[in-house]
Amino acid sequence: MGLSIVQKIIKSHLVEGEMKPGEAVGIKIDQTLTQDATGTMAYLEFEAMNIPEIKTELSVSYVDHNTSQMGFENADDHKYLQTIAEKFGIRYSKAGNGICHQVHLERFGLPGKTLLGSDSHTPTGGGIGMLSIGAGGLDVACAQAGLPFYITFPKVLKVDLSGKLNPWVTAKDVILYILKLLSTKGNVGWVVEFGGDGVKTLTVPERATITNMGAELGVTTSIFPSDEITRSFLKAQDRESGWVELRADANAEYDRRINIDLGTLEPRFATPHSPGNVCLVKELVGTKVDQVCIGSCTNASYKDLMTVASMVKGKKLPAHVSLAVAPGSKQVFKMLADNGALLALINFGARIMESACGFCIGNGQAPCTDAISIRTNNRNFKGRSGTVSANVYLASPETAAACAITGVITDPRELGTPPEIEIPDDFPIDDSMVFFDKNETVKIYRGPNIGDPPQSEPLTKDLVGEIALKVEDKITTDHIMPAGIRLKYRSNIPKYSEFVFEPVDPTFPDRCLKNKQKNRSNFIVAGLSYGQGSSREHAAICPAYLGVKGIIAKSIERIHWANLVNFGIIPMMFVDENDFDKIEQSDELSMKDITQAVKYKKTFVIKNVTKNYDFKVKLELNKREREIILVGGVLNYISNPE
Ligand code: MIC
Ligand code: SF4
Repeated sequence: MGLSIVQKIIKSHLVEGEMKPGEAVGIKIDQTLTQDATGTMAYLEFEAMNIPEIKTELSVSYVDHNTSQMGFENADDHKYLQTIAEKFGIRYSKAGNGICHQVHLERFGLPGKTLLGSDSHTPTGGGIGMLSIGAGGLDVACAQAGLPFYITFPKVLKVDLSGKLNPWVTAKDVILYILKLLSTKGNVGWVVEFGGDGVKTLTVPERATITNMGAELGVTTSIFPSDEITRSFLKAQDRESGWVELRADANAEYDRRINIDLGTLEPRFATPHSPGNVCLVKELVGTKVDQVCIGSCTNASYKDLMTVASMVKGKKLPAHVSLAVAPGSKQVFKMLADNGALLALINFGARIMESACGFCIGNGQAPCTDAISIRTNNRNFKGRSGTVSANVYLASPETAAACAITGVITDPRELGTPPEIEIPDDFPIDDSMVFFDKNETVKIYRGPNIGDPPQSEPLTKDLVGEIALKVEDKITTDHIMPAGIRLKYRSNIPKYSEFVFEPVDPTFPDRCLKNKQKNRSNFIVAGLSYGQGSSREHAAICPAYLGVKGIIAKSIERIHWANLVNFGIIPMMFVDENDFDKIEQSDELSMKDITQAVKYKKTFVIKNVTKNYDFKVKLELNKREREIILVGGVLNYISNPE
């Protein structure tokens, strides 16, 4: 049987396990990336492993998320990251150099290699034919230490693209269409592989927009072939020597296939408050718009921003609209500055932001109360913009610019012929904001905000405690561990823990701590797709700090599941989903001999003491995960495997 692209890369990196769907496989990781908001913890964890230097081919530490520096905390974290990078031989991409995924695609990503990143949008690298996977910081720290990364051998969905996008229809509209088809839940354990004739009509940045937002499907990653277009992209970045061709065998077999004729697609929105709520732009035309934000790792490439600049040139932003534009990388920023496009944006009335995540993670540009905000980001979870009552619509830069020009929701197809953007053969290369100075004797800088890596205890024989919180479907990591103004506490677990579930129930941390002080465990009950969204392991570390010992859900998303295990929290799933309705917040639960169950059993009976009935949960854990939970998390496991 022939192999798909995904299978080829896994095969060439396989260290452990069998290549069979559902089996756990360990793969060698060639490259890693971290960003500052997950990076400080990842490096504290790496330090705790006592490994003298990184074992990967290349590791980059980016500073792009938390750059607002409101208070000393961010700047201190950046200094810590810079000194750590020097000590261990990691490249350090300074604040201002750009968003990790965009810079990595431009400057470091390579087809056929594996990349593990402590950010859920790491699959952006799939646009260049790289097997790029998002994970928690601790998994990235392990990869840096030369340990394999474990995934469930994925099922592969082949998306056959045919035809060509019509004018004004973009890569963003492709992924929004796929999100409409597949939704944001139920895709755990899958990889999306693109193929077909339509692939050659898409540039690398367009492919990267699609694989980037594939993260919203909840799949392990998404990937495109590496072809002549990939080669030209690398050549333009003066990196052609790293190009290899990568395509699926003609007789490769897939677990599922879908066909998309690019020529049939139309401009789309993801409407509030999920990337999976997708409708056509034309259904909403005329609605007044308060804010437009163009940027993020999904849509801030040279072509994206040149298109916007050409569309707005010579026009004036309506008085009631605020427009923010953030270039994805310093390279893009410089090109816009050099060719006058920046001036067109400034003259139009755009507010030019630094080249960073910024508004995408709720770090500034919170819209006004009840605002309609059109953004080119990938996530529009309630409150993520910083304004709980705001309605955020995700769209292409073309649609966003059309809305900014008219001040109301506008289908860009109403604006005549789209601008033709010429892509230069050579991009200006300037890596002067990426430092690579290994110095083992450097003194690591630790500001007062930097705490210790998390510590956890082995699992105890019995657990007794209460349901500290019951939540419904699609709880995201932004609900569990908010970013925005709380981001600066990422390296201070006790402080950050004060904000666990802040948007859902701000009394949660206090209640948990009270139970913990009485030696009682806390449990969370959740519906479908618990832990959607980001890779932030704080959504596991902080609950663990508050004494959360188990999550009982209808289903749990991949990265969050791994993070729970990494920090010793037991992920459990209802055998009978009707039990979700019976159980209530504050119910007391008793889990007798839970250690035995975690060791060997696939199901386990929990007693609801308050309501006096038993219910069954599944323990869908592999051997390694069982061992990790028993010893209280990966850090204990590495230093003392069972
Ligand atoms: C996101 O887009 O949600 C983030 C912020 O980039 C996160 C990482 C984090 O929380 O630091 C992600 O996607 O993993
Ligand atoms: Fe940054 Fe937003 Fe991309 Fe996350 S999704 S990496 S916050 S730009």
